[in-house]
Amino acid sequence: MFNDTREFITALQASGDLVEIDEEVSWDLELGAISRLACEKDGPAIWFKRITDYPKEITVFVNPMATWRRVAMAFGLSPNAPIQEVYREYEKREGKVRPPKIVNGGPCQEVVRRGSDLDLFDLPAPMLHEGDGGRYLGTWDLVVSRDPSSDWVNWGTYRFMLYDSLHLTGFPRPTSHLGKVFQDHYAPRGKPMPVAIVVGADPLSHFAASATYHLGGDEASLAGGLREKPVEVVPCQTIDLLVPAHAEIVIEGEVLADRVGLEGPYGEYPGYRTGEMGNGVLFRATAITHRNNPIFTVDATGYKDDSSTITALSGALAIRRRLERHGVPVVDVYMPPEGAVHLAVVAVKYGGKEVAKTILETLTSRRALISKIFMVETDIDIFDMGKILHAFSTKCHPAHGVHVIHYEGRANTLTPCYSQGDRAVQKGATVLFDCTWPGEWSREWEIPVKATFDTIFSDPVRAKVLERWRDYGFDK
Ligand SMILES: Cc1cc2nc3c(=O)[nH]c(=O)nc-3n(C[C@H](O)[C@H](O)[C@H](O)COP(=O)(O)O)c2cc1C
Ligand SMILES: [Mn+2]
Repeated sequence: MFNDTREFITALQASGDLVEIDEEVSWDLELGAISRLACEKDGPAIWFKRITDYPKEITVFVNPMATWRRVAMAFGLSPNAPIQEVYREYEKREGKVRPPKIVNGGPCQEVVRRGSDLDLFDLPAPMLHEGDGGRYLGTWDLVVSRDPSSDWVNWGTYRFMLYDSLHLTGFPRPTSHLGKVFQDHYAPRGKPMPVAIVVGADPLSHFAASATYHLGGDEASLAGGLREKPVEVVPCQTIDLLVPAHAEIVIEGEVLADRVGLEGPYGEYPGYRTGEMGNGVLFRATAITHRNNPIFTVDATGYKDDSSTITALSGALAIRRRLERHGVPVVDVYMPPEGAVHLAVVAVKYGGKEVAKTILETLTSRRALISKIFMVETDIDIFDMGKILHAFSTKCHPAHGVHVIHYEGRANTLTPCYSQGDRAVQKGATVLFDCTWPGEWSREWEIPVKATFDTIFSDPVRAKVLERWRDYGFDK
């Protein structure tokens, strides 16, 4: 298991999943453009060794888990492990939480900067996309905060933009756990909220921070479960919070209760920039602590970024659990990276109108993150989008197979196809495509017989063909 970013980088070097760039690269769009294209090509992670205007001691590591290969490796699996195996591994470990272990001091505090020594511009925050509101210091971050009423500690991944040398503005959604605790317990009392922004902890700690996890859930313990080993944490220098001891960089500070700061716009995870600069939370830094030769970590947010793998994985499993609780005959759920956390594929034992309705109601009753659902039968490999598209194209009736639910006050406002007016009132809809055969059709004479290699030939014929496949002259 990887204890820090460095060990993970070493593994990526060995497997060929890392490109190291020694040439000088500018933090002003060049780094962002390279890193964006790498995501879109399903390319390797990147380690930038020389950043314009910054000393060579500080380097930048980009897109830690933006491909399934790297997600598999973070779990200690083979980079070639099928996606399904990664899903099952997450599921297995998720239930076995292990609380963090407090240690005396850690490498994340090898260097401590505070007072007149504190300047957020010392970190090479990149200008990631043309048109962003500013340079983003927190993209691949793990944000630690506490609920004062219960002492529950939350980890979440929320973006933070450079505001000035001492301040950041951020965008924890009001529905996020940090957003909720701030609104409920700090803002009303006018009390600043202590927050630690951790940049570059071990990969599975970031996975836990980005995961769909219940209110009151402790992501540090979830991280311990995923790692199969507790996360070692150390007390911060200027605030009363614990942070991963082996992290590269920690920004300690507080979210101010009585002020806001302009934030965004930003090239967001759906792959679009939407909206204007708006009011975000205002964070005041009290210290920066870091390792010697710190490695600043970045997610090149957008199409096929880290969220399209890791947020989608935990989101898909959360959807499955909710559907199970509501009596849906669900077998498995997958959210493909190309769907940008907007699309879920749900495999069911049987479909039909009633099941479709229950799925739509269940997944949109509180907040509706996704807006597109494919419902398929269990003979379809849901991790293979080609197979899904085939089922959709052939089995979904263009009128009776399409089910839509409309809602207001709980739509995902980052859904690109919603108008500005709809976003303002959180108005949206979710569509389900029923790609299953109608239950009332007779298996014997109404349901079309699937005529693919796997289904139409007898076992002996298939076995013979597979056995002789290479002899016929095929190379794969
Ligand atoms: C790279 C990345 C960036 C993210 N940025 C934000 C963000 O700015 N605001 C937000 O509310 N959620 C963001 N998310 C999603 C949250 O991390 C995710 O919803 C997580 O479950 C939040 O934790 P919480 O449930 O404890 O609030 C981001 C996820 C990733 C992977
Ligand atoms: Mn949480």
